[in-house]
Amino acid sequence: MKRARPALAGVIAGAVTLGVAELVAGFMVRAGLSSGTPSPVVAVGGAFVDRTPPWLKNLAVSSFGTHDKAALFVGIAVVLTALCAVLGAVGATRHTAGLVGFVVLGAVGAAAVLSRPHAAPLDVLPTFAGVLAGLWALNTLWGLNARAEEAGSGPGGFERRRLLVGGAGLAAVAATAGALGRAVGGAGSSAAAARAKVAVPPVANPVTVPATADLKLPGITPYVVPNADFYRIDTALVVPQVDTAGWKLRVHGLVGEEVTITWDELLAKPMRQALVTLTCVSNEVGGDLAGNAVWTGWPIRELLAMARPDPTADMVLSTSVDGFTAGTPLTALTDERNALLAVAMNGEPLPVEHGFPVRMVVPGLYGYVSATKWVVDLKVTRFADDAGYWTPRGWSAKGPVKTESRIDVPRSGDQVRAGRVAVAGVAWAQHRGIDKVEVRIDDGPWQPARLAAEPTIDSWRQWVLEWDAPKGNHRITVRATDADGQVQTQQEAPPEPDGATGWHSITVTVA
Ligand SMILES: Nc1nc2c(c(=O)[nH]1)N[C@H]1C(S)=C(S)[C@@H](COP(=O)(O)O)O[C@H]1N2
Ligand SMILES: [Mo]
Repeated sequence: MKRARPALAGVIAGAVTLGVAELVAGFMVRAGLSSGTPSPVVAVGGAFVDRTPPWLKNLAVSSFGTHDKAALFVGIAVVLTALCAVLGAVGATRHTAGLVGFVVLGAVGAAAVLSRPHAAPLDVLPTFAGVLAGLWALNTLWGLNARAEEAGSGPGGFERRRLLVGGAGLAAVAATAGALGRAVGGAGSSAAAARAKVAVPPVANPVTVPATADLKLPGITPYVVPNADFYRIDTALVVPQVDTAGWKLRVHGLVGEEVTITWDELLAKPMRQALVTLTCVSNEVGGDLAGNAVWTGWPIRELLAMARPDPTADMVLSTSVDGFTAGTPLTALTDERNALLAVAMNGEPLPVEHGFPVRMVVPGLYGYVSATKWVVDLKVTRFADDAGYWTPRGWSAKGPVKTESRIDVPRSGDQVRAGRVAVAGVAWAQHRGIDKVEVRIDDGPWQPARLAAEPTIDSWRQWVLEWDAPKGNHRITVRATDADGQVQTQQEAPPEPDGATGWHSITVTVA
């Protein structure tokens, strides 16, 4: 028990450090004094994400799915709590060792802050203030504890009460400072305010989705996925807050002329609309990391034409405000396909978590090599000279979408009634198109599914098979054929390095 109270003192001092740091960081963000990551916790988390070895990242995603970010923060909290407890306990008898340990932790936080994109020296101010407050809290609690121990009085003893009040008080201060800092910093509100003022620009070619593209079957994914239901994947622990007022996109590298456009200049360009299905390379066979939306934007080829890419260039490295990068084949951005600098999604300004104010959307390529959100920089370069974020982390430099199909309804494990059962889902082969979807019951013959209309080859296609379901347990398998005649391969492959393959198969009980 002798060590328990100093250990707790260490944990409280750690909380005071982070609470004060969040408070100062919040005010800096609100006052526009930081373009980097002034919060040490967020910076450590971000630095950790960028350095996570692929096996650990895959483990995290397979265990926590899209909650991997929350899991990371919980992990950081557990590790920090343990470290602070140890420092608090050690420091009770060896003060200097405890205090130095605390300063070292602070230095790690400051180093993380300085390593983040757009960091400025001033960004370490919150960490510095937090560590000072934490050291003071630690010293105070150690002092109170020593006196309580000397006094050795009963449970109602005056010194013990002082220790209790001191500890609880500081814990409350930490929590309040942290909460206040998050609130002041807006944790999401600064871009929301800018977004509320954006009027979606008119387009020359408004997309109308034909009713025949959506089978409207219960349980099937809607042809156009509402923004609120659209999958979200990115490395950002905290959603980047970008204001339209300061937004700029710079085109440079192997170009005849560097070009920079502002938000107002972009909005004045002739905008187009396009239906495009985005898919994530991490999607497992049968997974839901894919979505279709109507995007409004300016074709990237027109911006690139202004910059005049060098004939030796074959890649465009796009960078987001938070340092994510994607390497896209230059041809995919200059050919006739609808590669857009998108400003709107399903008729609304881009949702903040989907890249507000501007993102890239490129038909036919996985998101990790093309769909940069919060985009601020395009470098015209070569695959031989540059690589996107995921390439050194074990994923292919090029990521064309593979032909896939998925059963949405019934769900695997469902009980269904014997008789007519609609087996339905989606199939995709962006920028090639889907020509055929076939369904197999158990080891029976492949039966052609009925296809919904395909307004564009850049989006997925719904399909349905009316199945006369006999009683018993059955396995249902689906496969698609793209417009190049390629049949979706049965060969099973994991998502890494360039997209999962295999056939989606479910089992149902017919009663
Ligand atoms: N800035 C940024 N853009 C990004 C990413 C990212 O981590 N950071 N991830 C990419 C990946 S892997 C995918 S699949 C798509 C997902 O876009 P969504 O979240 O709008 O569905 O965004 C892409 N754009
Ligand atoms: Mo992705």
